[in-house]
Amino acid sequence: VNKIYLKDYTPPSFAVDSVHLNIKLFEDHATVDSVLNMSRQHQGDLVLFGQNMSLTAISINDQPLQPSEYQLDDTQLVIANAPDTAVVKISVRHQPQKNTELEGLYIAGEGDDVMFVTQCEPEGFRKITYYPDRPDVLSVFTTRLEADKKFPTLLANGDLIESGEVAEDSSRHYAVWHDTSKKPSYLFACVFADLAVLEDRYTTIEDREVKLEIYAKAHDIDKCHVAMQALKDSMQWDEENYGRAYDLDRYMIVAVSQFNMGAMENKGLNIFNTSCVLSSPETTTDARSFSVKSIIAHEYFHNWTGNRVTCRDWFQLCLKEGLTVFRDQSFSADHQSPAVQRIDDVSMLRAHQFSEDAGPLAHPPRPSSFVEINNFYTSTVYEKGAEVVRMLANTLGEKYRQGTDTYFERYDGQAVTVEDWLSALSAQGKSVEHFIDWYTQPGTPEVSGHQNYQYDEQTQLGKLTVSLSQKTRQVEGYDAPKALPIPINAAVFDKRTGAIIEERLLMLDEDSQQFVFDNLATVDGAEPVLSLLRDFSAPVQMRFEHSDEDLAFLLAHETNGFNQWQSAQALVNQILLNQKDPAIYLEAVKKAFLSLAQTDAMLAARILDIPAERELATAVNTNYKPEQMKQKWQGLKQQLADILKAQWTQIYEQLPITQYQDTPEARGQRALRNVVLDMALTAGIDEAHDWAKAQYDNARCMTERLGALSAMINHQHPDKAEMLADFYQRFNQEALVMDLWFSVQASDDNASVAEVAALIERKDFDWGTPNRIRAVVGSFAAQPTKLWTPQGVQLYISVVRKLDETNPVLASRLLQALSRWYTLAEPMREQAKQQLQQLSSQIKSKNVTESLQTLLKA
Ligand code: BAL
Ligand code: ZN
Repeated sequence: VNKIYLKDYTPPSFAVDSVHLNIKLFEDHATVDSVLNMSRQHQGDLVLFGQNMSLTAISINDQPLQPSEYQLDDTQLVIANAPDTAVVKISVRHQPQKNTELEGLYIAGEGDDVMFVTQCEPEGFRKITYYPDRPDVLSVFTTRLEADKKFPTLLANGDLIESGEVAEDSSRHYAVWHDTSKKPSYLFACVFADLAVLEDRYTTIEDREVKLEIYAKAHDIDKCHVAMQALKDSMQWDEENYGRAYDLDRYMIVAVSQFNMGAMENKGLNIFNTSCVLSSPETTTDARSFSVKSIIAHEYFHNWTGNRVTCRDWFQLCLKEGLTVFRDQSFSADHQSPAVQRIDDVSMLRAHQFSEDAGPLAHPPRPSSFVEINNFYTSTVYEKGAEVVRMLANTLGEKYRQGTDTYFERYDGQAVTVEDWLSALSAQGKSVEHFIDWYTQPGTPEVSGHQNYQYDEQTQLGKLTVSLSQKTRQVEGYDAPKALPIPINAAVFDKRTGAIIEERLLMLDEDSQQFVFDNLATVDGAEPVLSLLRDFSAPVQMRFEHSDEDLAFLLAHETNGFNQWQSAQALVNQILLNQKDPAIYLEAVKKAFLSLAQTDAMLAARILDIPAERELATAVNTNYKPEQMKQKWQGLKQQLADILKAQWTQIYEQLPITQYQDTPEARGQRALRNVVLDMALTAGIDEAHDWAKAQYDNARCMTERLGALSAMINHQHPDKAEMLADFYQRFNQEALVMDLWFSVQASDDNASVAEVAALIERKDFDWGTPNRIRAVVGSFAAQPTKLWTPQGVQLYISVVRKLDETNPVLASRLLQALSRWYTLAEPMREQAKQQLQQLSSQIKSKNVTESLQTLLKA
């Protein structure tokens, strides 16, 4: 396999000043005629990448090229002696009808529902035509699309400048789109479809009237209003918070069912997985609906962070992704309880990124080599990348905004690097260039420490010394880890009053350091309680020597909602990983829960979280026994349910189903109601079976209905089969709801591996739709006790093997979920290893090959 290194980067020999594409779609193939106006920038060959297509004509400056004048192989077309100014004309032919990879120009749907769409990031454009398909080649695109009139919707980036019937064939029509902004080919998009459109307008702060259009199947168009509102909110938010306005006259979003990612930020023409754009109360849970808003924001924010300022090469992927995730997280935190937003973001980071960093797939946010860049759309690049930006923003304070202004002014229209980003941020008089190590060093730092308190009887003042040290594991293939700049938000609490005495940002940037809080006046001179890493100010594992009593104190008194929750999490970790007695936790969490249930329902629902088994397993590096972990997990949940047994009924009854509203308060009440229902069933409250049935029947929205259904399934409700059938009857025309139907069964604790396999064998388990595959396989993989059995691994691997042939991008991403195989206790460890080794000989794609080889290195 061919590894590519960051250190080998060279700029492109030729620029493409403008490009004209003529894409004609026929019944069983497509042709693409392109005209590239190229000019030399550097010495070297003219290199055009291309895959899976046949070249039918090529000329330079109107002179046809003979095969001896260029070199053509499976991946590229190289012209050695091209003139400095070259008009390159190329014609190719390929079969999007047979393209199942969901990359390049591909078919989505079937029968009357068929459409053709593109996915070009990172390297899909080279499956459309030969082109210098690299992010540092920016050009002005004009695109003509031609197809049968059964595809009335013909869309490409920019503005529609012409359309009409094809002169020679009245069954066909065409549209010409022109995008005035310069963009790399990965931001190209086009669509051939038959879609309805929801329209709106937005006037930017610069007084530009922008047409907003969301395209979806007619059946789904009424589910686009949440996304439309989110789009307008995002446009305004970026103006207010980053001073960035939209720059074209049109912003289009197209919903497609068959999509590998959540969505794609193509310039002026976003393409979205239906699961990330469609939302209605009846069909979409609150959690999903909220993530629709975040993803709309994410793709919109890319217009500045990614599109106008783009990446020089794919090693810099986190430059646009980390920054854009941080921006969407900030947007979302403005639209719900910021503490809950932070809890959800950190839970996701811990469950996925920490486990990535702890195993063979560990890589820094900016990797230095790869075989297949598609394998690096990871939690590390995205979520850890966002954490690094968050640390930069917090460290810079008010200077952060000046820094981003400089970044946009300096690099607008350019393809840049992480170093450029840090240099722009550092141009305000406070350097953050040393944060580069966060971008280049893998592994999650562990911060440990303790406190020491001295009280001076004479002055009646205390001195608190906080000793902290950091350590990052050595990852094979990387330099010895360096100490990183770790910003740790701290608060000192008076133990007697529960009040904060002092708040400070501690910058731990050496291996070990001491920080002193002096002249502390506490009631009775009592030793204060320290709260560290408030709001999770750095992506580290914090192992501070807190007593259980101090953690219980923080659970009661922390004003930072994230750290309040975190204190409960720390106690839970002590119980589940270090066999501590749960008594203190149970009492403290009970109190906190009962109080929050009256004031902040959403946070109340979260405060009872027990980290997912997968997250807990991140801390177990050998001899991992999933069954044992699960028993402990369930044991603690049972104790939690029991200690509040006397209260569940009253709390549930205080939360009657009312008319649907999409406000943070209403969402909080629904979340709490579902948690209480599940807990009441766990506590063995008989009436809770009736509540579940009634909640299902009376549900006003999907959050209520699905909450009831999954409670019934997980607690073996006598009517569970009937309810599943009812759910199917109600929603079998709604693909995204059917994903929930599959998922709730695949997540059923009581279901065997064979029952999950039976779901996969169903006719409506659609191998062409990643949403459906993830609904089953993703839910299944979240249950370690099922996954880590010989049958479980076999089932999982059989899915990867099958997808290796049709959709390697997805196959490889799914395979990465097996990365912690080597931590298992024997004999499962050896069995998993053998099963993975067997897979090696059965796969073809370089995507899966790279992931598997890395996995087996553990
Ligand atoms: N750029 C790929 C999809 C996303 O991160 O928005
Ligand atoms: Zn993104």
